[in-house]
Amino acid sequence: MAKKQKTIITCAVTGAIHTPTMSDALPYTYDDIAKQAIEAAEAGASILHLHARDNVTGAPSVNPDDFAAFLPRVKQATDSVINISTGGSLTLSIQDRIKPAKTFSPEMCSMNMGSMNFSFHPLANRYKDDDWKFDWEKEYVANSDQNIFRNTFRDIKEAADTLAPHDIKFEHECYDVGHLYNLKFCMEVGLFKAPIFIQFIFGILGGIGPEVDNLVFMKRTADRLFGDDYRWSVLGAGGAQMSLASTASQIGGNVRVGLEDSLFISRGKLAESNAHQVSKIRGIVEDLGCEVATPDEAREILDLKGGDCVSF
Ligand code: KMH
Ligand code: ZN
Repeated sequence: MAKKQKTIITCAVTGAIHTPTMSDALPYTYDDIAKQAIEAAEAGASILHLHARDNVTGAPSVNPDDFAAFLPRVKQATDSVINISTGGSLTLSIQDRIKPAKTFSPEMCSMNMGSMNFSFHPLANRYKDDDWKFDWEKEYVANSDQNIFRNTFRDIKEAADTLAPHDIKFEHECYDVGHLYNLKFCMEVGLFKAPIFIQFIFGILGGIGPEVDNLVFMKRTADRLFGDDYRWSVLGAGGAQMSLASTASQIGGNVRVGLEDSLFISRGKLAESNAHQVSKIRGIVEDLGCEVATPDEAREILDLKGGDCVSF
């Protein structure tokens, strides 16, 4: 029997869904993003999926200057694989969203595999008008019911072609089964080379729900479409985060946690930090008999270019 590969933990540190009002633990200043990313790596995350935010207001940002303020610090303090988001802020153009990855040429970046509704507007109802810490937050959250997260085939091709010279491995974000077929098509026309890395995403309003049946369905479909040419990981949004990650780790998958995807550590209890979630999933994965991959092991499993081939 083939030896089971070690489990790669990705930590998505801040993202663009949650806002500062929702949890004091959500990092948004340069210092806090750097600090929490470093602590997450120390706790066992071998990949850090990073977005930037405005240092003062915490609004999601795709300005390369906002990334430049923390990327070198994270690189110097850890050996982790840096993965820069190209999802950025959900309503921006693909040209703006790929600027940070183009500028910094990281080992990995995200690549969203289809257009979709992408909403978190129900979160706005949890807060009273006086609760919001910053002016932009309420409208940003409440208006997400009109978001179309645009990732057309032309957008995907533009991102792939622009980033190809940088030899970046993509975290293919697949929010529903159709996105796997989009990815298959893109491979057939030569946009991406094996082994690809798929992030199965469950529980985003607009995507597939967080049931185990859906995880099995996504995995079976990917097995059929990609055979041995893919590695995979699971991201359960919100309350599904830990349970789906644990299940994935038991059937050969890698896992993604972090405050981008859920603010909680257990039902109704906010996580203290990104490292808090990483430590928890690491404990579960190890207790259940799997080993966690180091950054260099993750590089080998995913066939990455190496931490010294980045531009920051
Ligand atoms: N926030 C996640 C559900 C990206 O950065 O490109 C998806 C994500 C997208 O991480
Ligand atoms: Zn992201």
